Amino acid sequence: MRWHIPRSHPRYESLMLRERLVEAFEEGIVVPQGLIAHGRGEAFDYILGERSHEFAVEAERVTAAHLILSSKPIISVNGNYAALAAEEIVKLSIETGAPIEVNLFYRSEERIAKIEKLLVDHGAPKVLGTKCEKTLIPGLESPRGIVCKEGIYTADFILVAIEDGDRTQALKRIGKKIAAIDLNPFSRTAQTADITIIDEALRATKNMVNIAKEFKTLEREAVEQLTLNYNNKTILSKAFKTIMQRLEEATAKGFIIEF
Ligand code: PTJ
Repeated sequence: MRWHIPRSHPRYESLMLRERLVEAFEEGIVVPQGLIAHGRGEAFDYILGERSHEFAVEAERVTAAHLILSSKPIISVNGNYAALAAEEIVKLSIETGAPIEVNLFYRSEERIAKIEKLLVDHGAPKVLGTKCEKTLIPGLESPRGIVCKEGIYTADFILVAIEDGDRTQALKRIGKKIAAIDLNPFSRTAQTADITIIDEALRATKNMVNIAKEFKTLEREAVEQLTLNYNNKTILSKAFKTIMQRLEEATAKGFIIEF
């Protein structure tokens, strides 16, 4: 770590995440565009109060249930997600049995290999990336459309994180069920996913690891039951309402942080 961040700093956690991303950028795991994307996420997290709201935890519970129950689930990992949460992604993969696929927008074999190594070094049992047989998601022109036949292409449930654009729509067109971790409820990905986790990716993944552990103590039917009445529009509405309430509170009082 190049910079000393004092523990007493009120934004210590946030600054440490930035350090992690900058290091990963220097290692060639994160692209410069990923640092910009993180800033957008931070802004939404700030507005939402930097915590996992009840609407996020509900989406996380349903996602963990699908990762466990689906016949072919997969966790899609890009540079930012790997840099922020490699350890937790691997734990989630182990706890749910869902393998990992490295899938990049700014795609290069070198980056895929680096991210694959990072995840394997953290103990990932199965990572698809450099060596898999490739195919294309129909109707998707970006390099994110290059996927592993054995992975995303034939998966029935896919967890994606920290991305926006056209991939979720393209995956849905070919019949996939998608959960997306995205702090921005306005984004195309957040709006089109079947399950939108409006939470910070590291927090969300930690939560899902604990939830998956809890589900191991339950009967399969009880976990299935959890998925039945899920309504993503309600989750998105609650997130927008929370943003509005926080803005209304700040507007009325002229402050939002109690010092
Ligand atoms: O590693 P690559 O090549 O696949 O590239 C990845 C990036 C992140 C550069 C690429 O996917 C991208 O440009 O993403 P966008 O279009 O900027 O979208 C990122 C979304 O994730 C935005 O809606 C952000 O608000 C949100 N976001 C950013 N950081 C976090 C986040 N959501 C949850 N947790 C975060 N830490």
